[in-house]
Amino acid sequence: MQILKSDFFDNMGLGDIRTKVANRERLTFDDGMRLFNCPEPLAVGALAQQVRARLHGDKAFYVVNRHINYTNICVNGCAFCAYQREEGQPGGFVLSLDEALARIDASPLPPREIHIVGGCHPRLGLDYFEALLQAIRQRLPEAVLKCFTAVEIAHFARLENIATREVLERLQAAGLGMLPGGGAEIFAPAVRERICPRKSTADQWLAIHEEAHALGIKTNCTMLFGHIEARADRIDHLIRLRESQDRSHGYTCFIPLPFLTENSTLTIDKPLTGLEELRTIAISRLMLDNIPHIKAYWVMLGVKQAQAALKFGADDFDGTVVEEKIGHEAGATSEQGLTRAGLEAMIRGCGCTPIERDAYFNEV
Ligand code: V47
Ligand code: SF4
Repeated sequence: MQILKSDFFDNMGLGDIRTKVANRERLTFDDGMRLFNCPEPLAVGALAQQVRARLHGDKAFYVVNRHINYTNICVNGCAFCAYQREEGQPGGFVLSLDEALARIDASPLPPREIHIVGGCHPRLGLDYFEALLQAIRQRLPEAVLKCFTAVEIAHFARLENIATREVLERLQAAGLGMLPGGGAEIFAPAVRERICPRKSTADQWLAIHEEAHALGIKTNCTMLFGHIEARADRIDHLIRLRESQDRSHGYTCFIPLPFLTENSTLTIDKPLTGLEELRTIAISRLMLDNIPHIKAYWVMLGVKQAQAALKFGADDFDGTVVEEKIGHEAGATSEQGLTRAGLEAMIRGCGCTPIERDAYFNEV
């Protein structure tokens, strides 16, 4: 490809980074900042595509999944979150076990992955979640239950006055297969203090994921960007994830989440551009040399931008989803769910080969 000729990267001041990428050398913090400062986002995207092609060829993955949000009542009050309600506030809900199971039963396709997350409810005890997982496992023994962010795990531990490891062990015994990647937001303490001061700290979030990995529970990881953080905070976040993966080897997929601005109390000066989203996705692919997959989460990105992301280093399109609240409360204009045929058509539409996977990224 013309764009990949070495003088193109030299002209962009990225010749040495191109050589490092070709030699599979680890990029530094300064390399990451230079990728952000490069005037040509296509050069950064082309480098990320080299890594993506090496790892996955032209494959783009998707999963038949089902999201369930069990409550929006939350004690944390994160400034960016449009989804949360205080207890007693209009619009607050808690699903009964029967209501949650009815959603599983009504899934248009038998899901291979069940993604369950919710707010940190002040009184929902661990027995509710154990019963929920056990009942789903009985109905769908093959599906992977990818449930509860590290922030929820920390909250359950506080409510039950037990260690997070015990929470993980009890949920694992009830059927938990994986943790989703939410709650990481941005690790830099000064930003975290402003956008989610009551949430687990970066160190707590990372420790819970590493604890899960030690128990054989794989996890995903995320980064919420495009709010009040600096680009340097994004690089710092990616490096902390990379170091965590070096220690515990359990992260499967990274999900970059652009901040959606509606109905939140967090005001920002400069909304993200589409190109800045793509550049951030590409830099994630380049910095996270030890995390196999980068997800273009179509719910938050929008379907067309998610397609573009498949050309900027991402290799996964997430899945059918069926019902989504967190992004849609914040102004996401994407559909609630997509069909298998729809996902495949979108992936083919950008020249990639659709590959159906399970939650662990085994091809099915
Ligand atoms: O942790 C909340 C983010 C996350 C907003 O692991 C927002 O496979 C943008 O983590 N604008 C939850 N983002 C979603 C999540 C996720 C989604 C899909 C798949 C997986 C996976 C994980 O959503 C939260 C927070 O970072 N979020 N509010 C907002 N206004
Ligand atoms: Fe609660 Fe999660 Fe929303 Fe924060 S992002 S307020 S923890 S539901």
